[in-house]
Amino acid sequence: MSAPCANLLTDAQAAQFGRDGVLVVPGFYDVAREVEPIQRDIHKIIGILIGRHAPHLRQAPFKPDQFDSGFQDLIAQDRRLGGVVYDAVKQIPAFVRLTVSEKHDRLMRQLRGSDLPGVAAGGSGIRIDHPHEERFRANWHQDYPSQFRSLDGLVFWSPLLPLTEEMGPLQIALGSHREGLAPVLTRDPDHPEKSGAYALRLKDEAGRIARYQQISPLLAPGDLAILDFLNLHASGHNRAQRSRWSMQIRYFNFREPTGQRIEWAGSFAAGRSLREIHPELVAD
Ligand SMILES: O=C(O)CCC(=O)C(=O)O
Repeated sequence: MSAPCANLLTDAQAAQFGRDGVLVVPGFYDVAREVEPIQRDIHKIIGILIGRHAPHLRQAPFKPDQFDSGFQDLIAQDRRLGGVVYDAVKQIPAFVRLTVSEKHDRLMRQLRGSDLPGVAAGGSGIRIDHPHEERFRANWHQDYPSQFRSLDGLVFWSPLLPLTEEMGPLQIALGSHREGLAPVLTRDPDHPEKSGAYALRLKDEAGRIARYQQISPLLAPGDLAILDFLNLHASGHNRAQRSRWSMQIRYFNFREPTGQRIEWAGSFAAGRSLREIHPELVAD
């Protein structure tokens, strides 16, 4: 077993993260110990809702690759229950435990040189990207404007099921963090139904994104993508028959000066607005 403060990444991986603003680490989490307990509880929560609202539906017994059994039929019957599951699953103890894994502190120490990481309040959750839905699909964005806390935060992104092309994996623009903060429109002109962080749209989105090579890694449970808070990324379009489940955990750095200036304020989820904290970024 390694010492508590040992680096988890090689120097080459850390350098790649600095260059690309993203790093994929295959098999970062222990699937049986850290991921499967989350899948197991999601399966139980879906089972409760099926029992209460749709007892005629069938849910297969738990298997890690079928933890969401019955979910697609459930939301086809009542889409509102998808929101109930979304709010519920982030409160699963195994997920909350993963959120504060000491391994994340070590990544912050190695990649940000910080002895004082923070767990962004309201910044952790489990996304469920449903097939053919736009309202909660993330446009191209940087996480800082929708999270704040500190400029140099990290997103720990990891799927709960094996991703396929059809599920619309996360799209990532390599090296885009190096251009700094990007101005945004606070309404999406193409999708007026979107609100809050989902409505943010990069100014000159097409021109900005075209400057970078894009990747959409097909990760599996246990794999981790670490994203810089300034990296540009977007949800793909889910054209599969199955929702895409993935975990996001966000850390910030109490030592970083912009974070100190804004007193580690949170963004949308904390009821603050971009206009209030960073008016210079609003390009409406
Ligand atoms: O998983 C997705 O589709 C989007 C996630 C995202 O934008 C984020 O983690 O900041």
